[in-house]
Amino acid sequence: MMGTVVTYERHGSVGVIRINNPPVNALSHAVRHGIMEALATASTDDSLAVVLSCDGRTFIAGADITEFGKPPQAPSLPDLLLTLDNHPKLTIAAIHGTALGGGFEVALTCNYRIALATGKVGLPEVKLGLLPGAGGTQRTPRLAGLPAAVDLITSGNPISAQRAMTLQLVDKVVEDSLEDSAIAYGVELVEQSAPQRQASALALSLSAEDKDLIESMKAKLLKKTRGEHAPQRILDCLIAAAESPFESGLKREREEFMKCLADPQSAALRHMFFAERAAAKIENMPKDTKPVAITSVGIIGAGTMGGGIAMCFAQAGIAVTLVDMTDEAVKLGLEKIAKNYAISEKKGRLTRAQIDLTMANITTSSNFDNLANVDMVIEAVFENLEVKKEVFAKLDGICKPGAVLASNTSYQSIDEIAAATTRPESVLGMHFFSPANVMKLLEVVKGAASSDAVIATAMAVGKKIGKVSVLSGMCYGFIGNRMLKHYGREAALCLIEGSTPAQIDSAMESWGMAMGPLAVSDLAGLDIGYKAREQLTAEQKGDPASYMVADRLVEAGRLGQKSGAGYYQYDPETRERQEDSAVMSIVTAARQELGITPRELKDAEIVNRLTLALANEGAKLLQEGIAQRASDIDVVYCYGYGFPRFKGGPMHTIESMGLDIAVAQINEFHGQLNPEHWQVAPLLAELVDNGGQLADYHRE
Ligand code: 3H9
Repeated sequence: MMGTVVTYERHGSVGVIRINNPPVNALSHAVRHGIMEALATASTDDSLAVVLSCDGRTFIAGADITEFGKPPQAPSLPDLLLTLDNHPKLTIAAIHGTALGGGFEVALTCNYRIALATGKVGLPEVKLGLLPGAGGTQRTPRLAGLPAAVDLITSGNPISAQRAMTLQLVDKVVEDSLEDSAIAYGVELVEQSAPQRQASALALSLSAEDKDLIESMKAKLLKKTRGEHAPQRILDCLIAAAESPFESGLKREREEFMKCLADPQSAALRHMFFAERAAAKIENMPKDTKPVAITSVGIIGAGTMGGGIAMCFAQAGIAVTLVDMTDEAVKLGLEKIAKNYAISEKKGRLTRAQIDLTMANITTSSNFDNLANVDMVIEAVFENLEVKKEVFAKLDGICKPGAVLASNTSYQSIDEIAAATTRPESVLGMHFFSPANVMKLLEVVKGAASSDAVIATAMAVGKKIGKVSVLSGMCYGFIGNRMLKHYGREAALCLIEGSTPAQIDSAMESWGMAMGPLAVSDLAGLDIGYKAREQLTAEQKGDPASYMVADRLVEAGRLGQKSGAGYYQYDPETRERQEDSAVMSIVTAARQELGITPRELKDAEIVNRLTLALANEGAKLLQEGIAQRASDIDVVYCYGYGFPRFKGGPMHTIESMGLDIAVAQINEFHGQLNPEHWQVAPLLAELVDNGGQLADYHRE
């Protein structure tokens, strides 16, 4: 019996198999089963050709990711595609939307492919720590050649229908009426007695150049993807495609796919796929909450941050008014933006025409009155509460009613800023990460009075400008920086207890962090933390061992990369970091002053201390309701702080190691290290006691 997700009907001599499994026609068990039945019907009726087409917004967007990790249900996709490949009738895939992963593998197994001009195809499995496991690594190079297949499958990035046609992955592109065109194409092919072309039957060989390309890609990807396994396995499958018959290549692909599926890296990347999508959902928000349409935005502060934010909006086609105190400041800001775009042009990322179009969206002003009609204002002046309050009081008198008033503060109280206005419900935080035009994270910070509509607007506009937005409640440092304090503290303590900057950074980088903590401090500037500490009492500053070295470095004029030296010495040309004995002299003096006898620290201790310090604080702010869900914290860390996606963020890291093991380790640190730093988060203790999971935790 055929289910409703797949139907089969005749259009003259052509049979049409239609899939209707919203939202993205994923290849769930019901779909695979339905296609198998429809293929059986089509094989025995008097149809001459079969079109495979999809309802809704897209062609099949891949295997159903929710089914991975569950017991497999027949028919498997490879079995289904074996049947499709050997079908007695001529088969045609009709592609619209995005034919991705297993969906594109279905299309590649059909004899011919027709696509709408707006369609895209791709094999994004690598982004889930997987590889195309239903013939994609074997059919793609046979059709498009090895270099194109390497590019498509290791990048995971989709390509346009037109590009796919150039690569012979698609045979025909049409502007509209896809299904009718596909049926007509079927009739035409039958009339021409076109062969039942099977990608699996095409010959492929490995030239010396291909071999060199694959070897160099292996080395390049090993470095770029920092220990991700899937890209290496993909390249092995592509070599197998070229060196062995189709069936053996397919067998190798299956083996490598199963290794990927069982790999914790894939579990982490699949977690991140759903985490990103969950982050967009605001709990308890009334369904009828409507975001306000944002067509114009004012940005206050034309420095690095304000300029980066302006670029994000301008690129999304939103009119930007960039405001600063003086004409000189806005002129400099605009020049910096133009310089950034010139670099993008040089690297081939943007064309001059695209840049001109984007720059035309930015106007500048040194007069706040020009913000009277904008839909949203984002304040990006320096981190000083009094200054920010002044700015907001001024905006309150100028901006139209209903305008969203956002602060890009990293730490300050949104509630105090909102109290400087007569409309606190319109005020919230929109915390971008530097460089704002590059970093994907946006923390949307809800103040006590921020309205649902204002929150929904910030989340929606974040999506529009290409950010992954995460809602944070109000606390000092919000989600990301509040946790970072604990991570930074442990890095500093590891150093003073006996490690070196190079050991700490390379331990964290080998584990997967994009950059080690001390190298990050050098990049951000050590003077920032120094100035922040100057405002604090001794008690607020905490354990002197956690900041003494940083203070001494700043006092010695070592502010980080900008002064050519910090925890490291930097090559003025390449900016490459080098270890510096002067730093170790400062560390040694600090150890002596604090009476610390240095000891040897293992890399594993460094990694454990830094990651557990993050996750323990994460659990605290989850229980306080600052983060809506554990996976939101993971999104913050992977998109804002260079945490490796293939580890799935700090909360997924401890969930996958076992919360009981994580808690036992924290307790061990409590016994060995400063006990004040290692109080197990009550939520973690509770979950271990009840056998609960962070992933299922919802605050009552
Ligand atoms: C694969 O195919 C392996 C094979 O090679 C081998 C097998 C043997 N499964 O992203 P959106 C959900 S691996 C299950 O917001 P958009 C998604 O969670 C797969 N669910 O929409 C969301 O749910 P909710 C290779 C899926 O328009 C809803 O659909 N394929 C899947 O911004 C809407 O999604 C991929 O990696 C799925 N495959 O973007 C493609 N896909 O509403 C993954 C989506 O509850 N998908 N959902 O939050 C995408 O890249 C985007 O979803 C797409 C649409 C571009 C298609």
